[in-house]
Amino acid sequence: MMKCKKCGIKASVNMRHHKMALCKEHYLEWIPEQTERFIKKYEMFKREEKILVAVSGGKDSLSLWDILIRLGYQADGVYLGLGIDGGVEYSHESQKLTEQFAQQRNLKLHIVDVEKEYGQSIPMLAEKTHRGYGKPCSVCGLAKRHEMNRIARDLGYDVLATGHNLDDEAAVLFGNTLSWEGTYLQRQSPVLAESNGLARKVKPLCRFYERDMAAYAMLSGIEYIYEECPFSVGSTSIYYKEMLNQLENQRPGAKLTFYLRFLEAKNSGLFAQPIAVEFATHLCQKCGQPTSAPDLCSFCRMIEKVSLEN
Ligand code: Q46
Ligand code: ZN
Ligand code: ZN
Repeated sequence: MMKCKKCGIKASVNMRHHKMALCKEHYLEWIPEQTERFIKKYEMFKREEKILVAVSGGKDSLSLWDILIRLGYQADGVYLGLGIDGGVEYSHESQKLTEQFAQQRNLKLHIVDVEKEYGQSIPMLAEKTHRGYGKPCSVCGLAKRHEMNRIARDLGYDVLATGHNLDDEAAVLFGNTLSWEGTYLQRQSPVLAESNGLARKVKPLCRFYERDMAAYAMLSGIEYIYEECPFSVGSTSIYYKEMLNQLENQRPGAKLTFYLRFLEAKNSGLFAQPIAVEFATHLCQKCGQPTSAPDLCSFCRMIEKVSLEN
């Protein structure tokens, strides 16, 4: 029987990568303590700052919101209605669970429905713009970045927090390393500083394994959507995650080492050569967010194109 490292009773979670097992009570203390440590270490935000958490109804974003509230931060949520159906009415179900989570804890949740706001759901936009070869993910990613940033800025939040975990970060890193994407490698970080018109972005869960977040959500009684977005099936990032899991099975801790050593290498200047970062030099004439195009940003251009066709 595995015993809790702190109190010696039967452990509920065994973390081979940390060579540590904890009981429920100590696990539910340990995760927020560690999160606080990462927030301070990477200088993500201060106590007096207003945080906007991007919530999707999944285990990571709801756990993040829960942890920040437990730690006493001022954190509101924002949910983006994408209009994605799939077998489980993915968007509908995830919105319901997010609303329920906020109501039960008396938290403030902003809901933005892309279709109501722009007259088109994400799948409709993807179809009309023919972006993404049948998958709406590129349109979805563009819309999420644009809208999250817009809400954070318009409503006066200091920082936008997302629930990316270690598995997400390691998979992105793996992909960018395979093709040595210098610009992306340079930008991948637990904190992206605010820059002209873009909100500061932070990932407080970036050092937690996905299974540890699932354990946290389960043990703290958070009801979340188990299904992934139907469009994520067969994606490259899922393939990379599976590969990294195989490696992790053989060498517990490999994923964490891969990510942490990358951050260290970056800090010590591995990518410090001035890589030509393609950077926004203009502000979009419609929404005011930074863009490299002289008139409209990619999101506003897409919306304009689709409305002209209607
Ligand atoms: S990008 Fe693609 Fe995700 Fe959007 S359409 Fe679904 S899978 S939700 S992370
Ligand atoms: Zn214990
Ligand atoms: Zn714009």
